[in-house]
Amino acid sequence: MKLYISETSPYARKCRVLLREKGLSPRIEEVVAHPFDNGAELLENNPLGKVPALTREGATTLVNSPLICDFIDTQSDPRWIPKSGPARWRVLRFEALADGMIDLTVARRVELTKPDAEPSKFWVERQENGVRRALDQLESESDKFGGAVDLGAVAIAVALGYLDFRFPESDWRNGRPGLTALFERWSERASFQETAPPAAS
Ligand SMILES: N[C@@H](CCC(=O)N[C@@H](CS)C(=O)NCC(=O)O)C(=O)O
Repeated sequence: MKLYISETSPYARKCRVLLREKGLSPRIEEVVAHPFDNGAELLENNPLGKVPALTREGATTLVNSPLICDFIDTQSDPRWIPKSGPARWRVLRFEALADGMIDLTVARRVELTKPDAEPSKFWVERQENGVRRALDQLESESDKFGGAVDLGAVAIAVALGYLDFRFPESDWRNGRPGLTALFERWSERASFQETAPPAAS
């Protein structure tokens, strides 16, 4: 199996952390494919031209990081996405909130760096407000994922790492001790350290 990634993609990082945590790295080769190069191999596997994408022997390629993580999770125990019950929806909800923060952060960066026009104040403010509200919501629930080792906690840690990477001036730690503690805990894990985005990207 091959996982197409870029080293700066937070969506790919979520999958890469999960792979390492579940001991599946030897079975899945990571292939660096910069989506904006429009490389033939990536486009053949993902018509959307995005990373991550996961090829499987004798089966279709999977795209979209929640789907890829779901598949990876089925490949070994213990499960990082509970199979049923309230715990399942808690973990998937935290993943969805974290992915939503990543979506807004990626969109804000695109807006602020587009070469052909001034950034839209309306969109940048909307993106910043969405991230701020999501951070506050997660902080208020940090007792539910604080010590957890599951996909929801991974996704939140990855989203926070992406804020640090793209907007180092972001003050997300201020007044949010629960999220700060979560991030510090994940920063100590090899899976998180090995997948950190390269310094100058
Ligand atoms: N919802 C997708 C988002 C994937 C995505 O947008 N990846 C970015 C890299 S961070 C990408 O490939 N962008 C290229 C493009 O938008 O054309 C997921 O969770 O995998």
